This record gives sequence, C-alpha cells and structure tokens, in this order.
Amino acid sequence: MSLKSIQRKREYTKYVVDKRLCYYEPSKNKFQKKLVEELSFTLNQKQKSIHPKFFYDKKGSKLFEEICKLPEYYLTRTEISILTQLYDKLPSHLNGDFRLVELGSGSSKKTRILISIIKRLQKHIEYFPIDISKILKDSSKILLDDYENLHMTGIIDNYESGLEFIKNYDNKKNLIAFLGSSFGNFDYEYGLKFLQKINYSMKNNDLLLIGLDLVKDKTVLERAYNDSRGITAKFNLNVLSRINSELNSNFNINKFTHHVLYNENQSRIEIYLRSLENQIVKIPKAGMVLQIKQNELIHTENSHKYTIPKIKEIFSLTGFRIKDMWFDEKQYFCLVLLSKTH
Ligand code: AVJ
Repeated sequence: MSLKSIQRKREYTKYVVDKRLCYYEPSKNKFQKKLVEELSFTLNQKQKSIHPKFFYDKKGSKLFEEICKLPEYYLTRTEISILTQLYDKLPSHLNGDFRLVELGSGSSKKTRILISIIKRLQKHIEYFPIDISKILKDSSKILLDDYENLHMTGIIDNYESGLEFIKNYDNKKNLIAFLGSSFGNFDYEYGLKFLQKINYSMKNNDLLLIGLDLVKDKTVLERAYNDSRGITAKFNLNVLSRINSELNSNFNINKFTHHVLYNENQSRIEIYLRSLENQIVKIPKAGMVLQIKQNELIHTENSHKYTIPKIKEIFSLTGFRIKDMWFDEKQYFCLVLLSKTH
C-alpha cells in the first residue's frame, strides 16, 4: 500500500491510500501517553488493574483471532450463525442507503456478512471501521479486493473518539455495528454512559446492531475463558509483554498465571493475572516501581453476560427502542437491533 497523500485534520492525520481507502490516525504519540497515564492510575490502586483495551497490540489481536476459533469459545461462532440469519431478516429494517460503521472492526468474517447484506440493497457501500488496533490497515486491503463498490474510511482510535468523529460527519444514515459482546467489557454504570454516548452520536434514522452474550451454565462460561490449549492465557499474559515493550518495564510473564472465574452475582466472567511470587516490577516510562505479592491478582477484564430482562432495561434507560432481537437455538447469544426513541 502506498500513501498518495497525507493531510492533517484536528488531532488526526488522514492517510489517503487510494480512491477507495483512507484512514485517520491520531497524530503525535497519543497512544503511549494514554497507556502511561492510565496504567499509573490503575496499577496504583489497591486492586491493581489493566484496562482490556490494552490487550490489542498486533500480537494480542492475532491471539484474539485464535481465541475466536477455539472449540470452547462459542461466542464468535454463535454470533456468526445469527448474523447469517440476517440475510432474510435485516433488509426489511433498511430503507434507503446505509453506511456501515463498525465499533471494533474485529473479525472480517462478520463484517463480510453485513457488507454482503447491504450490497444486495444498494449500489455503493461505505464502511467506517473504528478500531484502536493498527491491524485495521492490513485487513482492509482484502476487503476492498473482494467488494468492488466498497469505500473504506478507517478510524484508528478508541470507540469514544471514533463516535465523536462520525457524529455530524454528514447526513447519510449509519448502521452502527457493535458486535462480539465487546459491550460486555463495560461495567453496568459505564455501559449505560456508553450507550447514551452512542445514542447521542446517532441521527433519528440511524440503527444500532449490538451483539450480547447471554447468561448460561457456569462451566460453559468458564471453559470459554480458560481453554484447554491455553490460548486465552497467552492472550492475557501478552498484555504484560506489550507493556514491557512500550514502557521498558520488566514484567516476567513466567511469574504470572491466567486466572478466571464466573461471578454469579454480577453475571460476569472476571479475568486476572495472578502473581506466582512476591516480586518487584519497574515501569520506567511511567515512573513506577510496583510491589506485587504472591497470589495478588491484577484484574485485566470483565465480560458481562446478560438476561433478556436486563437487555430490555439497559436499552430503555438509554433512549433506545428495540426493533428486533435474534438468537441462536441454544439462546447462548443475541443480536439486538435498535433505533433512537423519538
Ligand atoms: C472481545 C471483550 C468480547 O469478553 O469474550 C475473550 C474478550 N477475553 N477471551 C470477551 C476475551 C478473553 C472478549 N471480548
């Protein structure tokens, strides 16, 4: 890919790759600054934690794709099976041309299904993936080769900034896809705030398609996050390697282990890194020296599971109307189509 022109817009740099592909990337070293700022706060709390968005460097994104193929990790497979049903079920909700905006461009397999559905209904398709992972740059070329009438504008940033970006971008209707139960990472309060934020960035005719994982048997859930091949463990530990390479820290990944539990009261999977011994870790670029005790847990992720009444509650509290809901046979996962209440 050669860059034909580079142009700056506010804090983004716009890279025009060709007529059908451009992307916006935050200028300066916005990422490293954020990583330092956030870690110096969250690792200094009594319950140490690392935000799950930091999992997704190049290696982490690759490992996550491997997770999606694991026999125990039913989420991706199940969501794809529901998306496949939408060839028949989504078109009646799409009147007029829609642009596909995707929060966390994730697996291109899901994107392809949505693009194919839209492709049957309109001549040109615009696709705006919003993803903090730079992997976006690689996966985009293949999509363009496969779909002639596709135009892509990638936004390499976090969801909040990405939503800010698309808000009032133009008058075209947006179908915002937020798949994979990524929403499950948010706790209840922040989840509501985030939905309000999405709602606020939507026009009256825009739609939101969101994928949510449902409450189910505890052993099924725990196995999905503690697979027999240890890929999820690798994915979890990789966040420490990432911090090492970006902040010159000296986490020894052999001195930590993957720890998972399903918290039934909160209906969520909780993921931690458990320290195998008393240890001291230095993070020079954050000016930190951490004392970590044997068996101390560093929290890295929550993955919330929902019931149907809970789903109805969170959307009615945040200004949405449920237009439709789709499930797989086992009711493991669901896709919810929403519009603004107006
Ligand atoms: C990307 C947040 C949806 O919670 O299932 C998978 C991340 N972490 N295995 C999830 C994840 C460990 C995943 N989400």
